[in-house]
Amino acid sequence: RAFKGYQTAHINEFLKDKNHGRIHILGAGNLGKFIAHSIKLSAPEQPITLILRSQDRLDGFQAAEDRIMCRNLEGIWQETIGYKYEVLDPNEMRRIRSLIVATKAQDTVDALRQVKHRIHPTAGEILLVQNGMGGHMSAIDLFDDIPMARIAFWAGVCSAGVTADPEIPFGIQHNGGGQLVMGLLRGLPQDRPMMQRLVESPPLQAVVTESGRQLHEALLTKLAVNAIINPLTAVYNCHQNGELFNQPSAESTATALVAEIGAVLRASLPDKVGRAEFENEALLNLARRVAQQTAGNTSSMLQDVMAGRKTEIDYINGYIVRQGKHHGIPTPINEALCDMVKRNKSITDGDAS
Ligand code: KPL
Repeated sequence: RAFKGYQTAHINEFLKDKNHGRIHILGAGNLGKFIAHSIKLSAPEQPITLILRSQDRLDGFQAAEDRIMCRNLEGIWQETIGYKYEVLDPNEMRRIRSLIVATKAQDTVDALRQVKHRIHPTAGEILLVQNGMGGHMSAIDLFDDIPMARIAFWAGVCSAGVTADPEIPFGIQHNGGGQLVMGLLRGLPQDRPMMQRLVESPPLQAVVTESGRQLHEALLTKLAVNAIINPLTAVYNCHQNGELFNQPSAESTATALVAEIGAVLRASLPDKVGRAEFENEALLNLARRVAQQTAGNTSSMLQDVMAGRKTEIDYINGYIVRQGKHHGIPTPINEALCDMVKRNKSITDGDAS
């Protein structure tokens, strides 16, 4: 009765348990590749399957001879091999026990819907590492109808600067340190082979925090960085993050923007401890630092805008606007940026005021 609604084929797959121990990574952007590569560096024997969005992506991966190349912090190229891969397919049945979701925030629910039937209902562990806020709960809610499910949901916040290398297919560069902070969102934490594996993969500097508050602060800090760099690079059409703060009008917009972001974030922290990192100046300095660490990078939002794709703005500045309303804090600049990014409108240096 517990499995009412599941087809027999699903149950058979669960019983065969063929994918036990395998880590699946949904979404092979820079972060997905960096996580996969970091695991393989320290544990080449760890089975990993990359679930790619389209046949095109898969062709690209095959053209790269199924390897991921990463230039590490010392400037040395390292390669990892031995991946399996598949295209995201709702008809695929092979089970998944450990899943890392590294898709864009706006794609997460749709991508998860296509693998939902494959997740082990009582031993599944899912780590959500997408940008922004607000998407985690939608992802978890998707599983609400599975009877007796005991899936553990984790959030991960990665502050490493990782950029694509334009010259090398499936090549990435690790530009700056930064931890992967992971915390449990829902479920029971006792059996967590994937979390253990991540913690043992040094380039990630992964830590599991038992503190909901530390996780929340890590999520908010990352949110602030994305809420400053991403929309500003998009509306100023700034193709290199490192150039953003060299444009005088972008710098002054950033100062006004961070005043709204800081006020909203400070209001959403439960108490006063730790608020120094959330002062406007501290947040702006952090954004400047990250822009430098990823100086050669085109922000993901500008890339999406240029490609005519939907952006993550609703999960980033849109979240600031919603939280602002909740706390009674006006956020006109965030609202304007949401609107401009959605309408693909840019600011030229004359009309920044
Ligand atoms: O996370 C990023 C993004 O582009 O989404 C930053 C940190 C801005 C690096 O480009």
